[in-house]
Amino acid sequence: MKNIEIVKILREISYLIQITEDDPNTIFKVRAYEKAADMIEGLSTSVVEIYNKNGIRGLRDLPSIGSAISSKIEELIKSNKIAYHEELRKKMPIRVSDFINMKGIGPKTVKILYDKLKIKNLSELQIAASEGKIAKLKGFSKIKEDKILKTIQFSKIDNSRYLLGDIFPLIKKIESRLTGHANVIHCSVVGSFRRMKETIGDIDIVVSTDEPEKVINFFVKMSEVEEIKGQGKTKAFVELRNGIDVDLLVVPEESFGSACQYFTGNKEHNISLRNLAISMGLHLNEWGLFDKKRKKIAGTNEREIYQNLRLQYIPPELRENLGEIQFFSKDQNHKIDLIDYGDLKGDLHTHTDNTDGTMSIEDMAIHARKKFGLDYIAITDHTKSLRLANGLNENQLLNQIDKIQEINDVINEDLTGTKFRILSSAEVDILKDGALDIPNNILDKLDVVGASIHSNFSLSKEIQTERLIKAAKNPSVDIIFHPTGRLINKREGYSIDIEKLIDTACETRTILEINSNYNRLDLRDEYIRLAVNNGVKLAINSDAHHPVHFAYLLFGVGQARRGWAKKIDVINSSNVDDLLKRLK
Ligand code: DGT
Ligand code: CA
Ligand code: CA
Ligand code: ZN
Repeated sequence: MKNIEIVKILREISYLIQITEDDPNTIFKVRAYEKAADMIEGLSTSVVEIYNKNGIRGLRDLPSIGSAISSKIEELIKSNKIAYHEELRKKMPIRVSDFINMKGIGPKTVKILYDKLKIKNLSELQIAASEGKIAKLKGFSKIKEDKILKTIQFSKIDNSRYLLGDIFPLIKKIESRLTGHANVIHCSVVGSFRRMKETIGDIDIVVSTDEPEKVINFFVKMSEVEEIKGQGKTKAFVELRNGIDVDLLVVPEESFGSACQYFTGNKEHNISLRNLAISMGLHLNEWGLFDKKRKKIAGTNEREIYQNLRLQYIPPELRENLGEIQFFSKDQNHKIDLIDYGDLKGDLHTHTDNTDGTMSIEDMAIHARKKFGLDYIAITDHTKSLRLANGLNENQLLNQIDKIQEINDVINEDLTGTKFRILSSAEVDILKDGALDIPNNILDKLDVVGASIHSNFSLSKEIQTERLIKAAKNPSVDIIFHPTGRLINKREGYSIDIEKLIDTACETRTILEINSNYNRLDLRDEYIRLAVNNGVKLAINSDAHHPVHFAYLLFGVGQARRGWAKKIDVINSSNVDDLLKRLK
């Protein structure tokens, strides 16, 4: 039994308790199951192994697991099921997996739908909703029914792919562990991860060594490995406990570059590159670049491969077969100063505990400076229409400007090196009609103004586009934050005509944000490239609600590179004085 299977059953129990039990103490029971599931999900060892070694005591010694749940797990390991779980399922014979991750339809609603309409799964729900049966139920409405239909559509989005940011720490851990192995010469995580794609299907790793067998044995025995799906002399293929697959390719040092090139992809880029080699009378594969006589002319080093194909080095983020092979041809002599990972000097989107952030202005500033080396941040707390986030009203905003002024006066005493600057700003809410919820005479007192949409996501494409265009045309608005509102794998975002927005941004010198939160990465790569080609400037921001979130800037830069953004396209790669000059 795999950890993820145990997790799944614990979560089902928690869900079913919420539906079937009315007792006021239910909430504690639910929490206990959830906590246990969370803990096991993050565990790098197998629960079954722990049980086999130390019995039920071993289970009880795990954090977040008490005696009740440990005996349930024991029961599951011994008999492949839990009687309590079966009992709950009998009471409520719905397909829990269809509903458990659905946003907006909670267990209480699912219970009503079952009691009244005998709805047991998603397709029954979809049919009932499209026949108008749900709107007729007491406590429901046409609006609620439409919402349910929308939610069903979203839940059909393919989310079998992992978010880059979710698996980033795990990948880095495995990479540094392999790099540190005595027999490993070089190790590189390649595939879509190296291309900084926003979602990752599986992890690909290339290692060079003189002792392939030792390295492969070490790899398949890592504690994160759930199952060895394949193991050969130069390759291994495993599934990790969190469900993701890892492909390992082991090569001699003289093929490390060509193996990295091959395994970084993408496939279409590789095919084009291989055809280019053929057209030059050469042959390219994962073992090297070979001439007509099959003599190897490059392989150790990835750069040499590109060089021998008369190409400049192509950064991995651009290897999508979207014109990069033509662009980087040596004959073209193109130069491109892409934005780079160390280039950002400031962050223009951060929140504090004055609204829905978690730290004070000072703490955000000190972390930005000391841990992330930034020279400035803009404090962009929400404004009053966003009541859930405690949005600021006009007076509170004016007070915050004064406070920032005071902090700026003292903060540099604590900080060494370049002067740090906190900019006054706000994430102003764009209302349904495109007006802002704070008047321009107040906004003009801020150093920089960001504006964004947080409501009315389902307006028609035309109206939504007009709404954003009106905001962009507002002379006080410098930046449009997360312009499309998408959440990767969760929400498609509101529909807008991106080309129209880009044209307006260009005309009005409005900056578009690349929101670096890895759930958003909004703008997406394709739109970044369109914006850049149309002369629109970008800001790469973290949207930090806690200082650790400054680390997300890395994902924003990755996305910007995938969109061919140059350093000069990104306004927060300049110092604060130049930045302020470039605003409206
Ligand atoms: P993913 O895993 O779906 O996020 O995307 P990738 O790009 O990591 O794709 P994956 O893991 O299937 O393969 C890794 C790389 O190996 C891919 O980017 C290019 C290379 N590759 C895979 N299959 C082929 C193939 O049939 N032909 C060529 N030329 N290269 C391939
Ligand atoms: Ca992959
Ligand atoms: Ca793969
Ligand atoms: Zn924000």
